[in-house]
Amino acid sequence: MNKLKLGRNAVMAIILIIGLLIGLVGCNAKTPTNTTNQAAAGTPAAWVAPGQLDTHYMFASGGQSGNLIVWGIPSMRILRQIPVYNVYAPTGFGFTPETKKMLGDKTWGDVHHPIASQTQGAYDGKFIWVNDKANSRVAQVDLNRFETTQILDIPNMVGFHCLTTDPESKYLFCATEFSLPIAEGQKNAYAPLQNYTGEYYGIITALKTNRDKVQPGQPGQVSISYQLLAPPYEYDISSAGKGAADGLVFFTNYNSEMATSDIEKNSTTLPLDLTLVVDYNAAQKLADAGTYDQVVNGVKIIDPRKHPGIAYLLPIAKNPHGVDVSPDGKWIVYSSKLDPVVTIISTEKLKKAIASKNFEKTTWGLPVLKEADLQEAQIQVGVGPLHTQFDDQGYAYTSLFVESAVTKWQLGSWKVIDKQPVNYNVGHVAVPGGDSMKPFGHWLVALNKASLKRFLPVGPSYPVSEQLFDISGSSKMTLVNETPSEREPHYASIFPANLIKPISVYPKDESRPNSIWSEDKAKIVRNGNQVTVYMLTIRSHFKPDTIEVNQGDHVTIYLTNIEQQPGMTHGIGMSGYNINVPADPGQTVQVDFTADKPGTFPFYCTNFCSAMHEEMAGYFLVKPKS
Ligand code: RUQ
Ligand code: CUA
Ligand code: CA
Repeated sequence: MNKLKLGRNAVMAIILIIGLLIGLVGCNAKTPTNTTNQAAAGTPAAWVAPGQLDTHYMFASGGQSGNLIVWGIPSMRILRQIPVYNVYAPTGFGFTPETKKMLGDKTWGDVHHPIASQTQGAYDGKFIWVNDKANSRVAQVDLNRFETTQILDIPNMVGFHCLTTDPESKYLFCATEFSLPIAEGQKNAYAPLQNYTGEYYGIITALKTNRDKVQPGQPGQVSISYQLLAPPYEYDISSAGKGAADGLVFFTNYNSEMATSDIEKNSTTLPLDLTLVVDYNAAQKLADAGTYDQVVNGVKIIDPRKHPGIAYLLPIAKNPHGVDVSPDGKWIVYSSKLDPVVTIISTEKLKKAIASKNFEKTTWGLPVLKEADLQEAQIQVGVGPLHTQFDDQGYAYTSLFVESAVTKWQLGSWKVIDKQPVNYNVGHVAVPGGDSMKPFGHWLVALNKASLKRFLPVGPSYPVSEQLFDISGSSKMTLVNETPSEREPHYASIFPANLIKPISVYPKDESRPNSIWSEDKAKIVRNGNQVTVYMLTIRSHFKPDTIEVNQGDHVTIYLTNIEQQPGMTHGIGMSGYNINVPADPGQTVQVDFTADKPGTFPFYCTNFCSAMHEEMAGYFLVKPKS
């Protein structure tokens, strides 16, 4: 959720009407009376005794921290931070040549949607892809190593919010939130805002994951397949179809009004926004056949107005945010921020309407479907619906931002089963496998944008919170645990623990380039002014542990940690040259710098590895030029 400020009048009116209609208690977003009514957090259902392991992993977006945060469920213990778009000293991310290159000149990212890789529609525990809304990037995280292995810049887009994958994770799809002009050689091309409707575009990007080409721990191979031009609306969330809806991908947008100023107000004038449905197989065929319309900044661009059968507009009430496809693909669930309903579209009806070309009209050169023809149901879930997840028992769970609650409802009967308050202002909800064809159910995490009086105060900004509900068994959802989190959480991928199988050490591999495995191989090689150090480390020393170079030399250190004991990490830290690179057991890491400052630079092991850890140090000397 990127716009917390809903038009206040609109929201207040809705709250009043709904409150009267269905007898809700007051649910003003800012009233601190909405406290969670369940038992105190950390109830027995969530108790994981010391020494016991959690049953699930949660990989949650760390928002502006740029990280993915890994939690154990149900204990809500933080297990690891995986840096994606940020320098992160504990893992040396942003200190090695590869990770520096990945980050480029950007110093932050805004992580929104972790997307778990799937095989046959089920989470397979191999990869997570995650978007950076701020800088239009997508990254691949390798779950075998718990590390980021690729960051890909996407041209012709500035700010994209959504990310989704198909049931085999062959593709990823995303869309610009902010429409803009595109031009060769430019990232932020210029066109006057008066020309918005003609010169600005929404851009849909299809990426190929090329996942079969990637060995664990090797760089990701995600590549851009093509981009589709789209009307200059503001695209919010996407969901790829599956099952009955396989081959389609759905995008919401909140600004079919095409407001360019005072967007808060002007984007809410239409009762329905025109969301986008794309037949991605048809589009891919065109791209593969070379039937695209232009190439801009290296990307094939298809104008769907010139190729009927690729894209359709589907009107949905009002400023829709989330779109979520049921596990069998029969139902497409749209959550309208400014209407207290979710709208259920039938895939069967949608396909019929497309096949029979039963369109209402054409807008921006694209056929507009008729919502009434496609609608199966509309459910009064409550105020400010944002996102929906599914479990393994035919239930759906919709988050209500304004009302600070989660509504449980049933697929097929469309009956509301339960509603529970959360604390506070929930964005996404996440259920294990809840966006796939095989949800695992049992748990639901509400990823809240705020908290009220749940944690010790930490200054004028409150911690955000994540709350765990037990959704197994009975019809009621029960709050069982909660934790503060990093600002601000969006989506999370939750897995049963046995699906995630990380390595415990890097296996000894003497054929690995630049690695050394015995002390007699340690050496310093000079070639002109390039000095290459082949260094190893084992409790409790570095070899070599004295290095002397001349001022101006370029230095490369290949450091191999020859330990094979899990957890036995050493690391090289050196002030003066901003060096901090840990090496996990069996890993070879690279340090690269120019020794431009003369002097004496002690280096030391950064990880407390043994009783002789402090003694694990050495000297790096740079002989002055003169
Ligand atoms: S969004 S909180 Cu960034 Cu997925 Cu709706
Ligand atoms: Cu190695 Cu401390
Ligand atoms: Ca709108």
